[in-house]
Amino acid sequence: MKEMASNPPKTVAVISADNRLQALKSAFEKKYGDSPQFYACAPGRVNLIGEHIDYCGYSVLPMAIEQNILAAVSVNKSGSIKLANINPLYKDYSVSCSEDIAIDRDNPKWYYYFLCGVKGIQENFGITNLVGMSCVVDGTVPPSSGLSSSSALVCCAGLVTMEANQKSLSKVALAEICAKCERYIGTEGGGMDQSISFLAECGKAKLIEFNPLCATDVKLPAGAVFVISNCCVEMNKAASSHFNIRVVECRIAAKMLAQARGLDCSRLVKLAQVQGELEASLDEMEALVEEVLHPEPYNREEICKALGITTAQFCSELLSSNTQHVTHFRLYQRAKHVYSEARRVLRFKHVCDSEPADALKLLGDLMNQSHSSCRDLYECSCPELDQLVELCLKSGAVGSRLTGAGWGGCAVSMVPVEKVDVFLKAVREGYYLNDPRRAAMEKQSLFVTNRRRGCHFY
Ligand code: ADP
Ligand code: NG1
Ligand code: MG
Repeated sequence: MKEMASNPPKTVAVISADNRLQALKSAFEKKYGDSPQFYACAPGRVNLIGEHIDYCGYSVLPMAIEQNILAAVSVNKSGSIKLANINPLYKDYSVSCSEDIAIDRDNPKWYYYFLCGVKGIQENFGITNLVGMSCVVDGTVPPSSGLSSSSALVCCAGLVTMEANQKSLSKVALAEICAKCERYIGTEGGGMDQSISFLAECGKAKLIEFNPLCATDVKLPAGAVFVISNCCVEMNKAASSHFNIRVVECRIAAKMLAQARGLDCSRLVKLAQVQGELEASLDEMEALVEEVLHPEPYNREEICKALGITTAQFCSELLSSNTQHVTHFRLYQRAKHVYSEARRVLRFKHVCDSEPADALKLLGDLMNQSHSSCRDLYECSCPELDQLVELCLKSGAVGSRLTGAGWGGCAVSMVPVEKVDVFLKAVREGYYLNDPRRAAMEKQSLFVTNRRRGCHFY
C-alpha cells in the first residue's frame, strides 16, 4: 500500500551503458540539436486472466512485461510540443501549447495517444500554459497485439508532461488520470492497462481492483513460466468498433438486469454495480442472466421497450459515437462471460494464495475456460489466435488463452519450467517457421515474459 501511494521512481542509469538509451539520446540530439533532460519509461502488460471485465467494474490479474515505451525529453521555449518517433512509420507532429489540445478519434494517429496523456495532466492541474517540450519516443511493445502498447504510450506521455511541468502525483493518481484520458482516443476501456503500467513491481503479478483502485501482490507458482505468442494479426482498437460494441453490450445488459429486478436502471451502467445493488453472488448473477436474458440477439426496439426509453435516448445515452450503426446486441452471451470471468479471476487468485499440490492444473484449467468463454460467448478471438492457443496446449502448456482485447494479437500460455524448451521449439516450428511473414516476426512474437517494474524516470 505504501508503494502505491508513492510517486514514480527516478532510476540512475549510465546512458552510454544501455544501447537503447544511447540510440535514443543520439536520435534526440540529431533531431533537436541538444541533449535530452530526462527519460521516462512505461511498460506494456500481459493479462493473465480477467478479460473484458475491467470496464464492467471487476478485478483483473495482469503483470507488466519487459517491452515498453521510452521517451527522451527536454523542455523548450518554442511554445510547442514537438513529437518524433524512432520508428519512421510514426510521423513527426507538433502542436502549439496555446491552443486547445484536439484529439481526432476518427483518425487515431500515434501522436493523439501521446496527446491524451498531455491533456490528462493538463486538465488535472488546470494548467493554462503548458511548457514547450521536445520528445522522441521509442517503443518495443508490439502494436495492436493485446499487450497494451497504446496505454504504455499514454502513461509515458502523462509522466513526461507531469515532470516537464514540474508537477507531482502518486502512481495511483497517475493511473486514474491516464485511464480516463486514454478514452479521448475513443475506446471506452476500464483502466487495467494504465493501472498495471504504473503499479507493477518487479517479479510480481497484481490483482487490480477498481473503485477504489488497489493493486495486491499475487504470488505465481514457481513451477511454471508464462510465454507470450503473437498470432501476427493486428487489431487497432481505436480504428475499429469491436471494442466499444462490447462495452455498449455490457452497459445495456446491466440496465436490462437492473430493470428486471426493479432497480433504478438510469443510474446503473456496469454489471458489477448491478451485482452490488442486489447483494448477490457471482453464481446468483449468472443464474439471473439465464432467467432474464435470452440467447437470441436483441434489437433496438426490444431494448427501448424494456427500458422505457426512446430511440433517440438509446442512441445518445447508450451507444458511443462509433457504435451508432449497430442494430443487434448479444446481451446474454456478454453478461454470462463477464460474471463467469469475474469468478475465474477470484479463483485464480485463491489458487495462487493457497498453493495446493495441483495448482498448475487448476490455474491452467481456469485459463482454458477463460479462452473458451472469450471465443464462444464474448466472440473476441479470431481463427489464427484459436489455432495458436490449440498449438500451445498441444506443445506442453497447461493453460493458454488470448490476452488483451483480442480479435488478433497475443496468447499467454502457462508452461511447466521443464517443458519450456520443447514448447518453444514446437510453437516456433508449428506456427512461425512455415510462414515467411510470421517467420520474419518470430523473435519479437514468441518469448518468455519476466514480471517487470512499473513506470519510472531516468
Ligand atoms: P494495443 O493492444 O497494443 O494497446 P491498440 O490498438 O490499443 O493496441 O493501440 C495501438 C496503437 O498505439 C498504434 O496504432 C499506435 O498508434 C500506438 N502505438 C503503439 N506503439 C507505438 C510506438 N512505438 N510509437 C508510437 N505509437 C505507438
Ligand atoms: P488492449 O488490448 O491493450 O487495447 C483493452 C482495454 C482494457 C481491457 C482489455 C480487455 C484500453 C486502453 N484497454 O486492452 O481496459 O478492457 O482490452 O480485457 O481500452
Ligand atoms: Mg490498447
